[in-house]
Amino acid sequence: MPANLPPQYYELEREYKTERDPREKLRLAQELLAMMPKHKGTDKLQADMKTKIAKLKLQIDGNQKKHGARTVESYDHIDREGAAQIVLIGPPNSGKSTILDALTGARPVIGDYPFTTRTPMSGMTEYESVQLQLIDTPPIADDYLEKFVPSLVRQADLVVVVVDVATPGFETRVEAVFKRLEEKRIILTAAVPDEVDDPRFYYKKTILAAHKYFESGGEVGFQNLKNRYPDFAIVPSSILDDDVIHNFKKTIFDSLSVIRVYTKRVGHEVDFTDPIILPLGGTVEDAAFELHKDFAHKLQYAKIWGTGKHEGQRVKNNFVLSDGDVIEFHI
Ligand SMILES: Nc1nc2c(ncn2[C@@H]2O[C@H](COP(=O)(O)OP(=O)(O)OP(=O)(O)O)[C@@H](O)[C@H]2O)c(=O)[nH]1
Ligand SMILES: [Mg+2]
Repeated sequence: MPANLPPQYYELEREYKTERDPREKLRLAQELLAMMPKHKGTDKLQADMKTKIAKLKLQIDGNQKKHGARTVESYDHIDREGAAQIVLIGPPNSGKSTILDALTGARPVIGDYPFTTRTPMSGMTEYESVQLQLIDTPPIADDYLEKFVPSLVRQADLVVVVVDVATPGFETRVEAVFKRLEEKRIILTAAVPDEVDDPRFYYKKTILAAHKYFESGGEVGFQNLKNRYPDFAIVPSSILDDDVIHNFKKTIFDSLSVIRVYTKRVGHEVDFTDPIILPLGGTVEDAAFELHKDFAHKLQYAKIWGTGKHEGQRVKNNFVLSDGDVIEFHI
């Protein structure tokens, strides 16, 4: 039986064969497997690819153990912490590191010259009791793209393109960011499409930060950016104003399309400090699963408090939750 593989498969396979970096090779192998039509004709091909994937995973694991995770850094992956991982990218000298420094406990080098940042750095920030992980990256320019940056972008939940709107000529620098990533088959998009024509492309939900907004020329630059990228959420940003920082985090949170659900143990007060974070459309069962796998199996029903609901309304496991709901599990 013929395998009937799509033409993109062969293109991707060529890339896979020449790739040397094990993590990137693993990613390509997983893409190839996903792209294979699942029928008798591809049985052997699927099995071979699964073996290759297993070997690559072992190799990556082994390398990490051998070198010790902390001494030899691998820059193309940062373990997710908190509710979401947000990667800050952008042209040189636009303010990425300054934002990480202002919003988190991380202390990146900030320089008044381009190409200050050479390696990624992450830090945590909190928005209304939700922990968000920000990652600062080296700049992207027409003639400069660190190899690990596309990997970090692929893994992130949200991309923030930091643009210095106060310095003339930023338009071409932003275009270069979009273009360089597109060459790596990453499409920065305002909304991720439900269906993708070409499975080799990654669509990444993206917002723009109009940084240095309060500097001279910043407002004009912001308008200019809006005209060029009308579909994107664009948030003015500056580290000098608490309201602006709050709004910056709010825009990130809103763009993540997640909800916060607070838990309450029977006979206890609500715990507002540590919400369960779920994607939009998340159900009672999803929330239970987040707490503990076994918990979801044992769940009988739940009680819900929230806007548009009766206080302590009894609901079934498939009940769709809203942001801010309080839930009491009964097992
Ligand atoms: N006036 C003003 N300067 C800023 C602001 N944010 C950052 N800067 C300055 O802009 C310069 C670049 O800041 P960085 O945070 O290092 O920029 P970056 O995007 O990380 O730069 P690379 O690592 O080279 O890509 C520094 O001199 C900062 O002090 C701002 O809101 N206003
Ligand atoms: Mg930097």
